Parts: sequence; C-alpha cells; structure tokens
Amino acid sequence: METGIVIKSVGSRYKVLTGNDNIIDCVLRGRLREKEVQTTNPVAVGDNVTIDPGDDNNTGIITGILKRKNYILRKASNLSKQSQIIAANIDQLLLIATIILPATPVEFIDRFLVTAEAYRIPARIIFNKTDLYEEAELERMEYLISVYSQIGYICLRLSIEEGTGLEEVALMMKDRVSLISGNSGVGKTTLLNILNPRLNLKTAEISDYHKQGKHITTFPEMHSLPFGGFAIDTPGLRGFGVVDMERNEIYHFFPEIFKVSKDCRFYNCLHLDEPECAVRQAVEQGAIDPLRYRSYLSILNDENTKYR
Ligand SMILES: Nc1nc2c(ncn2[C@@H]2O[C@H](COP(=O)(O)OP(=O)(O)O)[C@@H](O)[C@H]2O)c(=O)[nH]1
Ligand SMILES: [Mg+2]
Ligand SMILES: [Zn+2]
Repeated sequence: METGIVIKSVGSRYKVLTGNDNIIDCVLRGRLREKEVQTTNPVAVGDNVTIDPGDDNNTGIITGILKRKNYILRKASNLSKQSQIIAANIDQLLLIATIILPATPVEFIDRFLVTAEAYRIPARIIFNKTDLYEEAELERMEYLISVYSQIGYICLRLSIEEGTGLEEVALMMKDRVSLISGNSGVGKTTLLNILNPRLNLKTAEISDYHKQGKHITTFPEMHSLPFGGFAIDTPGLRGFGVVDMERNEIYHFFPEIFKVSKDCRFYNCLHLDEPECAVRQAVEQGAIDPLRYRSYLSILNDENTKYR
C-alpha cells in the first residue's frame, strides 16, 4: 500500500502523485464509490489517498481517502441538490485581480473573500498587469490594497509581463497548496506557465468558454510547483458564488463589519436602517470602506445568494 495525492480527476479516473514522484492512473475501489451520497465525486483534487498499486506501477486502485483538512464545493447543477467537491486540503485561496483589461469589480473580490471566510481558508489578492496601469489605475490599485490590507488580507502587486513581483508570488506559494481564482483574462494560466514552464498550458481560455457554453463539467487540475507546493487551476469556475449562508450571517464574513457589529444596539441588526447601528456609523465616519459596505448590501439583497 502507498499514499499519494490526487492531482487530476476525469470521470472515474484519477491521477495520483506518490511520494517518489510517480504518477499512477487509478480507479476507485467499489466500496468507496457508494459511500458518499451528498457529492457527485467522492474523491477530488487535493485528496490524500491510499492506493494499491498494480504490478506495472502505472495503474492502481484508490483504497481509502484520508481525512480532509477542508474542501470547497459547488452545486453540481442548478437543479441538483448534490454538490461537487472542487478541491480538498487547500492552504490558501489566491485571487488574481486586475484594474483594467479586464477590470475586476470590487464586488467580485468581496464575494471571493466572503466565500474564503465562510470556508475559513486564508485568502490573498494578487493585482496583476501593473505594467498596463497609468496613474489613475495605479491609484485605484493602491486604494484597494490599503482597504484590503487594513482588514488583514495580504495583497501583492504583479506584472507577469515585466516579471515584477513574481518572486513574492512564488514565495507565497512555496510549499503550500494554492487554489487560483479570478475572472477570465486576468492571467491565471500565464502565471502557472511562468511558475512551471514545463506545464505549457493554453492561455486566453478559449477552450474554457467553449466548455461553459456547452455545460460540460470541468474539473480543476493540480500542478506541482518546481520550488515546492501545488497550484490548483479552476478553469470554467466563475468565482465561487456565496453558498449556503443565513441572511443574518453574511456580515460575519466581512471581518471589519463583524468586529464593529458588536456595538450595534440590536443583536439581530442587519446594518440596513436599524437605529443606533454601529456599522452604518463606522461607514459614515470612514472606518469601514463604503465599497465594502456596498458589497455587503449587494450580497444581502442578491436573489442569487443561496441561503440555507
Ligand atoms: N500586459 C500584461 N498582460 C498579461 C499579464 N499577464 C497575463 N497577460 C495576458 O493576459 C491574457 C490572458 O491571460 P490568461 O493567462 O489566459 O488569463 P486567464 O483567463 O486568467 O487564465 C493573455 O494574453 C496574457 O498574455 C501581465 O502581467 N501584463
Ligand atoms: Mg486560463
Ligand atoms: Zn448594525
């Protein structure tokens, strides 16, 4: 028996990376397939598994799944009650954002951060394409960086084009499992390719658009980094949405709002127009950024937000 980490899953076939850097094509032992009913996939990228390698050392059977530190989910489809595990055992969620080409909306950043908070996985923001920024864009980026770092989110500046900031990004990813997220076109694939030139992944995501249009489920893939650690690519995954939270729970996932909310007059204050709301006061006094408060309201009022 050996142990390994699942780096790819396609249908019912899994690629498992073992300790001696072998990649073994595996199937699941029948018993494991039936065990989990809530999720469409019992094994996901990032899972630590025990395997029974075949004699050829190229194929094997997954015999067990080790306890997960965490995992993130998405609905298998709009109609389905089942969820799909996107990835397991993630150390950090990295959001690649850009000020222009494309412009990443603040609300998109905040939805990502809320989801990260709900999963209790550390989140970091990487602002890419700084080589394209004129004064106004640089100012915008620095403003956002000051807002998010004050809350406690580490932010990095990056230009893959010029290579500036790459070392810091690599250092942040070293020896960790990072799930990379961000709108299409921000440079996720370009980053993976530059961190591991052996990958040679296709950029510009034409194939992903194609898949989305056809409603083909895409599974994320985990890439090992030459300096240690793994990066999980999430093609076709548009943010995570905000899943399964109570309406009066959303502000818990805005750390700076949650902190101030303890001074609201009513314990069940939603920070809308209740009297003596400490959160609204903090927004008026500039202690809570209005952009963040706006994102909070927007998530609260969004019909698509899935409540429990
Ligand atoms: N100017 C500039 N372009 C970049 C940078 N990083 C990526 N790009 C370009 O942005 C486009 C989209 O990149 P891609 O990696 O496919 O984005 P993805 O959709 O997030 O995977 C490609 O044409 C890249 O060459 C950067 O730092 N500066
Ligand atoms: Mg891509
Ligand atoms: Zn309040």
